[in-house]
Amino acid sequence: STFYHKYHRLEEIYDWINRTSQDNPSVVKVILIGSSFEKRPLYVLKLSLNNMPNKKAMWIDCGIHAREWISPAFCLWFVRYSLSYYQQHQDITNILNSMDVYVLPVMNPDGYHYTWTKNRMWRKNRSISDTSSCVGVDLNRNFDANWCTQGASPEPCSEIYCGAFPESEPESQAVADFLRSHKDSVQLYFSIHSYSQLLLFPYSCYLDEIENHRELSEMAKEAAEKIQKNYKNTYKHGAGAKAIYLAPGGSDDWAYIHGIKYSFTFELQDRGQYGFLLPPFLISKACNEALTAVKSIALRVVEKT
Ligand code: 0X9
Ligand code: ZN
Repeated sequence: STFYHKYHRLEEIYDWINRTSQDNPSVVKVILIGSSFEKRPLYVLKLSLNNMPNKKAMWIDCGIHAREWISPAFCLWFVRYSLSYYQQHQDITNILNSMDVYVLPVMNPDGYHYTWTKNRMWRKNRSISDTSSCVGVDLNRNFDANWCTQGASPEPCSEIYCGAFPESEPESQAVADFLRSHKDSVQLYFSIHSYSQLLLFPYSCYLDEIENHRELSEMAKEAAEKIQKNYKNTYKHGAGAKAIYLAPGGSDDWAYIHGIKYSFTFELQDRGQYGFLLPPFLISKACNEALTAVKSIALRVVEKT
């Protein structure tokens, strides 16, 4: 379908969420986890493909950063793939038989809407501060993970403004609240960004290695090798602070510290030719690469547990 090869305005994504749940009532549930600063709903799709009790789960969020349009496109791509190929392809069937999947297609709906209407290069959310005329908090600096230290800024006009306090923003609070209340089931976390072609894992907020560094590094390496083999494209992998830069307050580090031991941030295509303005003809390749990595890592987690 040509729908998945295009970028969509926020209203179209909300319509897609509705349609997807209506067309798959036994599999897809829509969960309202909160609302944005401008009061837009934050919807999570729960994909649950068999009714085993005590199932484990994985989480995928997209669109933390407004201008990274390939990210929401990936969440839609992933849901379509799961619904189309369950019982058709071995890998996704195995994953969905042992895990429920929670998908948040647009974590920053106000910013996403703003990139379609006012400023294509907007990154942050759209919250208004009491102390400055500058708008927006970087939601990936607003989580409670060595918050607002080196790599984030306390200055509201900065693109990496950390906010007034951890989880000051309704969008980050909604995600953290949901993951806190699903602590016993969610064991795998993905956050989808662009660009640079990186498979990152904690920490980004400390230079130290996490306790299971070797394990996550192996998983990310294997995923990158599959992308290389299947799509002839190179992804680097590593702990965020070493692979790119110190960046505290991120969702992946918070998820890890909170107890989700398998936590990843993917930076999808490209490596800078188009940057955030990845043209629609590259959506399918970018999404299939990321899908390969998600499946590879999820299968490993399924095997371990
Ligand atoms: O800086 C970020 O938030 C991410 N890069 S982006 O270009 N999409 O803005 C990287 C996030 C890595 N993880 C953490 N910083 N926790
Ligand atoms: Zn980003």
